[in-house]
Amino acid sequence: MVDHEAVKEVLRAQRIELPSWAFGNSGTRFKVFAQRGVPRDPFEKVADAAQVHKYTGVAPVIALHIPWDAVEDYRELGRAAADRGVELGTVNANVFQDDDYKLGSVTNPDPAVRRKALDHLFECVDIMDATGSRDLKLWFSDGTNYPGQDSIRARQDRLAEALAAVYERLAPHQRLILEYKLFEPAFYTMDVPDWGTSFAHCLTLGERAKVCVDTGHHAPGTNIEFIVAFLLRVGKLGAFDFNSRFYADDDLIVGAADPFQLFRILFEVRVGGGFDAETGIAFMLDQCHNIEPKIPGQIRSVMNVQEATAKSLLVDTAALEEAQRAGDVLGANGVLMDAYNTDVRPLLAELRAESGLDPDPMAAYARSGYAERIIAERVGGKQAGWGA
Ligand code: RM4
Ligand code: MN
Repeated sequence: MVDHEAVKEVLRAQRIELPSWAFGNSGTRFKVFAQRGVPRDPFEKVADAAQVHKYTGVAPVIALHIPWDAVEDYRELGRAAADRGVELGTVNANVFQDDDYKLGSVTNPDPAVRRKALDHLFECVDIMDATGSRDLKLWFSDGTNYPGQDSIRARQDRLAEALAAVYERLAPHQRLILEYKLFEPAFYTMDVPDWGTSFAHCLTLGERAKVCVDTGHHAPGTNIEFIVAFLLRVGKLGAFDFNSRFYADDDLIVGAADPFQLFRILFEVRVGGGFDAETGIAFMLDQCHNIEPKIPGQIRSVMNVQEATAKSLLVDTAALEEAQRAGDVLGANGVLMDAYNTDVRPLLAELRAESGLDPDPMAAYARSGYAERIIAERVGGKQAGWGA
């Protein structure tokens, strides 16, 4: 039997972190379609993120990306967030958008470029000191396009050296989160292509170095829930970058392409104790809303994560274990599918009503007039974008 009160308690305690860049303009390398009302600075991004929290109640943290979100005074940005009921979260470093990084950042063959990249990473830690952020998330676009272009092995040495220097610089409460990606922008080798590479570096670094699983960064057909189960078991799952993909790193709304996969991932989180706050997993979104409106896109994303979480919590684990022990293949699978096939929307609507929220966040936001207001107010200035 499933304890519905316990399910609700986990759902109430859930915290989903929003990416600041989801609120800015974005697109593909073919075209960025600007949208009206898009934030012109990090303060406006924080304001938009606060709307997502206002209607969902479970998204009180906004992740920054530096230098996209560079401001004069980070404490002031933190206060602006607090005034709106949200807080600043993970600091994402960006060593992939400077001409100097054509052949890599921390793995570049030129020591002067490596130094420049490392200085940026240190600057990000300084920002964390000011914002009170716990996590530094590192994603490196570093890699090569042609066999023989550079030494695969020497690049690993350079990477290890840079990571050690950053790890050393962290305060005891801060963590280094290392993200991996199979390909793109490099097409032959990536220096951190997969979870195994990230995991191995994190193991060498120490306790506070953990892996980030970006759901869009795998080869098609990869069993992501296996990776999640494995990393959780050994205490090395630091964060998710949730999004969904049909083909490559599509950065579409999480749960849009494959809600069943999202459920399977979150079920492994559940059985691995990952919903306990002490486990310290950052449940982040990493998405772009290229053609859909951004704030509703984020609200929908948060709701999709909530729905998959609720279904994962509805799995009758006692019945599952019993079927597993008995070698009842179809029975065990049936228990899992029963939970997945449950319509959890009424449960979530009830939960929201109990917390004083509108049961339908999408409709409540649409009614609020906020979208019309920012379109009217945000005239002039330069809209935020990812600068690609
Ligand atoms: C990368 C990676 C990072 C994100 C950037 C915008 O592909 O997923 O997490 O910060 O994109
Ligand atoms: Mn990511």
